[in-house]
Amino acid sequence: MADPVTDPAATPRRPLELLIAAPRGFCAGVDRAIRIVELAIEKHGAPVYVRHEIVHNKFVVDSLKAKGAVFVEELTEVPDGAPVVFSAHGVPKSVPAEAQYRGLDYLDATCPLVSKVHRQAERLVESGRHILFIGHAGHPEVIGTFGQVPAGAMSLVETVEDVDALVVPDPQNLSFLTQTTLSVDDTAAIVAAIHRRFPAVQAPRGEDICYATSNRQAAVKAIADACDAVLVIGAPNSSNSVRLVEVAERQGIRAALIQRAADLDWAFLDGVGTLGITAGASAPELLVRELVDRLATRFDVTEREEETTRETIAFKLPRGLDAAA
Ligand code: 10G
Ligand code: SF4
Repeated sequence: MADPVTDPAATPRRPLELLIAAPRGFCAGVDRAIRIVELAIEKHGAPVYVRHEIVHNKFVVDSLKAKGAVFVEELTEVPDGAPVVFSAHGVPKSVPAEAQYRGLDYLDATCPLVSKVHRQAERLVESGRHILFIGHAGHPEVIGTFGQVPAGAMSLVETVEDVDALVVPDPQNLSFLTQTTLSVDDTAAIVAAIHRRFPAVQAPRGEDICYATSNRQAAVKAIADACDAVLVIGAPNSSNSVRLVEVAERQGIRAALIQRAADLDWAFLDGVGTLGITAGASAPELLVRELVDRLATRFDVTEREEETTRETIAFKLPRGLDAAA
């Protein structure tokens, strides 16, 4: 008979049920942005410069580096004549303007849903409205959207308290827009506070929080109650991934953000019979599989996926690259 002391395979392992949220992981904007970098490398050859992490995921960035991408934060770091891609989060207008001025061959991987908010911001300011922008200070998407309009045309709102403190040019002539990757619940509370304080405010025609952000939050909400703990795969600078941790925590469930399976502290699983797993919009499915495989080295795992909605959306590539796809 196998000896459980000398033969680990003979040791009975504790069962662990994995409840995997769907949708999770890559959204259409991330898929498109990564493809743009890959196709740019195919078209121009390496190196292709990328301004800012194409999406907020180290694994994705490292994989593209291995194919010939060079990541920089500013255009000043891009040599003359080199091709450059702008990240999915969007850029201020000054960035393509500078690229054009320098004669750089640039590709814009801004998600079409972010570009839509950019155009709305421009239109609102052209029609004379002041914009309240709900978002997180310092995030590249916020910097990019503020950079679509003249300085002073938009005020940043991060919290309900910020709404109370706002000083606006004309309360009768206000609109609001939002970052695409916010907490659905927090944003609803901020929007309600805006309506209370400025009853004449004009709301956007459609929701600015994108389908991927809201679907991933709804999916983690749907599994949280059945879980003893939730792990979210994503980067600490990934706004949408951090929001998924918050969603689980607000349901009273212990939750943690990890970038890779190797980051998992086994103590996190003490007393956990059902573990929820999800991944932010910039985290590849491969990293979910890596986590499941690592868990299977210690536990007798069973997997169940709970799908709250099916996503079918895909975005076209920019002109010039679509032929190469
Ligand atoms: O969630 P954020 O905005 O931090 O970005 P990400 O790269 O982690 O995920 C994809 C989302 C975007 C490109 C912003 S629209
Ligand atoms: Fe586009 Fe939404 Fe993905 Fe951002 S999170 S890239 S807005 S689909």
